[in-house]
Amino acid sequence: MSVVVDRVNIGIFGKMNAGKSSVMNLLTQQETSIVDSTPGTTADTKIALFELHGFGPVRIFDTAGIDESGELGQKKRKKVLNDLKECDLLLLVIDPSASDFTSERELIEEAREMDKQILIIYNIFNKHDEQKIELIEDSINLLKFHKKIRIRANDFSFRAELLQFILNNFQHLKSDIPLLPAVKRDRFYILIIPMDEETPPGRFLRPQSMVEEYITRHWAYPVSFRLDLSAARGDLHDFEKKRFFNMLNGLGQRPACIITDSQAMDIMSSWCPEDIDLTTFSIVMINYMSGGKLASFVEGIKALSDLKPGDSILIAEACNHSRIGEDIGTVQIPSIIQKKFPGVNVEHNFGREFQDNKNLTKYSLIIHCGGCMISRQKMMARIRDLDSVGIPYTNYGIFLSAMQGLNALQKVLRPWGIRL
Ligand SMILES: Nc1nc2c(ncn2[C@@H]2O[C@H](COP(=O)(O)OP(=O)(O)OP(=O)(O)O)[C@@H](O)[C@H]2O)c(=O)[nH]1
Ligand code: SF4
Ligand SMILES: [Mg+2]
Repeated sequence: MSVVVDRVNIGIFGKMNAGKSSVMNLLTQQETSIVDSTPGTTADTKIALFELHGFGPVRIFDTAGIDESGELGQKKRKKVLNDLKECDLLLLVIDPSASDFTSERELIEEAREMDKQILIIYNIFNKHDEQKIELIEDSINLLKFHKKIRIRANDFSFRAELLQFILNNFQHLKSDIPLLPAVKRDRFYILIIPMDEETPPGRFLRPQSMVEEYITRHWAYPVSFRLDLSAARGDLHDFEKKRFFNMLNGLGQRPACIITDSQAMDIMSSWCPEDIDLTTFSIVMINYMSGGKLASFVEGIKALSDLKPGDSILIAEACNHSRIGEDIGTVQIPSIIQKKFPGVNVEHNFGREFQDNKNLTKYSLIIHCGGCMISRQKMMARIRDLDSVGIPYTNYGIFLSAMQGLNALQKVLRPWGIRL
């Protein structure tokens, strides 16, 4: 019986003669590919399978240069771009002594379009070429998002450094991120779902149905409670609260956790009993979609304490749903910011890639939605970008909980084992 090994695909890309095959041989520690000064030596992709120490099984693609002209060049280019689709990680080899970097720009754009991880290898043929690197980075704006290393690809003494660089910067896409932390069999989980008049009928929102399915799959009992938010916030507060506690007490067993719509945190932070865990759908989703990086989103909330008038916050929503009434991203969060942080500007980004914003570094904080409508690869790519330029980011659920005070924030993070 053959065993299918789950390998990480690493592709070496770049222009002709940049030193791609030399990088291949450096990694494989043998003459896997032909290295020669003739441009276009690698005519077709060369694949090597092996085990990278400390990393696991990999499949390395040494590709042809994408800048070859003519009909054959076009065929090679097509093949290279096809290989790109298969790769989890792209190593872009750049020879800084070159005079034109259009091909590198195109490769980065193509790869980012596919949410690929990209690492940059500057192959330094001559020491003085290093001076050109700054110019290259000025001309290819997107390079700022990607980690770089400088090596001499034909010098085996750089192998350990290159390996460490890959090891430190590649994120394995974990397939086993639990949606909720430790769901306990035969316990109740309460889903707080405020539906207003504008909530479309016929189905739950994606985070709600995912949580419901996950709890059921784990042999526990999801119980949905439609909270009337305007009643709870208004004159009918006591009536609504009684209705909630009647439901809670009628279960015959204390629920393990309440998962609430973040918008209801003003209510649930005070109603949720001490002995029951509390978290929000938005926190559940961002942890899942980001590959378990909730702690980084929590770290970002600390940026609130440094905010001053004139600073800007970007509210990022990953989809273009119709925004009506008291929409969370366009109405609720901005009005809280206006009240609590006067003079701080709020900008929005819906759907399209906010990382393309040339002024990205002007933001003091990015508040991201749950990201339920994009792929995990895309969400992780967004976070990688923000990490590389060092902009703090947080999430709707974390923000709205923090606005209820430190206790509320600590409570929603407790199920995740995160302490502040
Ligand atoms: N001096 C110096 N020469 C290098 C270095 N890296 C590669 N070379 C030389 O540059 C030439 C091209 O290297 P390759 O590794 O074949 O380049 P490639 O990107 O695979 O080229 P194609 O397959 O033609 O696209 C060879 O003559 C290498 O010996 C380096 O770091 N320093
Ligand atoms: S992607 Fe974001 S804005 Fe769109 S529905 Fe999901 S959480 Fe809401
Ligand atoms: Mg080659």
